[in-house]
Amino acid sequence: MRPTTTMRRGLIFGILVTLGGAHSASAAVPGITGTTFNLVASDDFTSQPDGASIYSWGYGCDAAASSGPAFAPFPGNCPQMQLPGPTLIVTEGDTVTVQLRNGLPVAAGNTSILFPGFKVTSSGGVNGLLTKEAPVGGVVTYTFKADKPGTYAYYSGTHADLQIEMGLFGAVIVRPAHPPANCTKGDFSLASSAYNHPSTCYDREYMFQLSEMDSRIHDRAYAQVQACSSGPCPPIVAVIEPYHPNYFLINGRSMPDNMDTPYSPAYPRQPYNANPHMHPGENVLMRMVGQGRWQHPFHFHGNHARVLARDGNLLLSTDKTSLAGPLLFTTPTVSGQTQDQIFSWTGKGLNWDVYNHRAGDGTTCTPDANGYHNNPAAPNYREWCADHLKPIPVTPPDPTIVAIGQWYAGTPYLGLQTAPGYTTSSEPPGTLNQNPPKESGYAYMWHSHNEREITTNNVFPGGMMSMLLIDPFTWHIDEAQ
Ligand SMILES: [Cu+2]
Repeated sequence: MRPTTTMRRGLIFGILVTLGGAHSASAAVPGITGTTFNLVASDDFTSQPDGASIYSWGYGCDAAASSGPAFAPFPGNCPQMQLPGPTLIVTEGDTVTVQLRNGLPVAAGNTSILFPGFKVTSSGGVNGLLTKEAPVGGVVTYTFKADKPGTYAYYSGTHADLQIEMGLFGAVIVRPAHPPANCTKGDFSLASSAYNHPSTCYDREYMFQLSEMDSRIHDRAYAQVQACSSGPCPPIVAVIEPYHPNYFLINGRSMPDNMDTPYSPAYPRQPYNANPHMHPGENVLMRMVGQGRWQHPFHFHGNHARVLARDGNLLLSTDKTSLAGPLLFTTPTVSGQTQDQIFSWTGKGLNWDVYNHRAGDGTTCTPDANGYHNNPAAPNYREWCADHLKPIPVTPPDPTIVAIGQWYAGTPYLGLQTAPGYTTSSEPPGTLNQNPPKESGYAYMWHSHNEREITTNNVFPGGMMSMLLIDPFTWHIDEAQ
């Protein structure tokens, strides 16, 4: 993206939203765990940052079912209807049973779930075009073996042009059964590795389910639902084309709502947020899912990302020892396709000491074979050693490294360091002692590269946009807040 004046204003707005709060929260990948899931499809209204309430359909946890699944990694409630549906978190080898009750209004007719990538057997309900379907008030059960780790989509297999548009989609995460011994699990990670391969270790993970909606379709469906409250009802006539989506969502929310807390009471039907955080040098697993009908080019500022897998298929070299996926500047998310990627960032290339080390402070940087600090116990582990102790002023780096997309919290440093000797820094007045209690890192805009999609009902900024926050090691990234 080229930051025009309008965009810059928008970006600054984004930063204020992100850093202005006492502690902007992140979500990791919340979902529900277990092997038996009792879901229900039902209707309610979802909210948009322009104040719009949009009639939607979604999957949720069935309150009528005897036992509710537990949440991971967050304790909390699982709404009866949510957008996207609950993320089903299972482990490789599990036999997974999903019971679906059709709690949609009578006019909606049958509904179902497809689990592409798995061999599914279904029982109950009635025969549909692609799978067994649950009539309104009825139940259908799907069973499959989670035989491969990875990220998968699930969505309605009935009247899909309308039902997926209305919000009937979600994701499945299959954790590897045999994570490699060289991987260490992060405090909010679902597993220590994405796959059963030593090159797929990760420190943090985030889900990005990209979808869009045309609110006129939702309005027309609502009018027909209201016109027929008891059966038999004529099927909803959905005029899908021409398709002019006006809302562009990450995990069911538009920016800036997607940078708000997970499970915020402000969005009772949109519990998931999209607000990645990381420490320098960490490996961030991005679980990308194309849930809409459009392809959304998702661009992440700060660095490229390595594709690990598509649709749960790990991309390896022929000898299976190393990753073979491309390094992407922008991820083209294809409808129904998932991609697991690894993103990382260090201060390399900035040409100043991002940690604000000062001569005589006793800090060290011993380069490994790649030039990064080799001591995992040090707070500046993976520092780019060539810039260690480099005084300000410095020669500014290549403008393409910083001008496009990097934003500061009023300081060129990654927040105040707490080690002795760090407090006499040359940070601008007012930025000292910001960490703790305030977060003070770098922010990079992550967004759709189709600029039409970073709007909310035609107003910039909004839509498919969020911010990656790179926090100093002294800032504990508490994904539960
Ligand atoms: Cu951009």
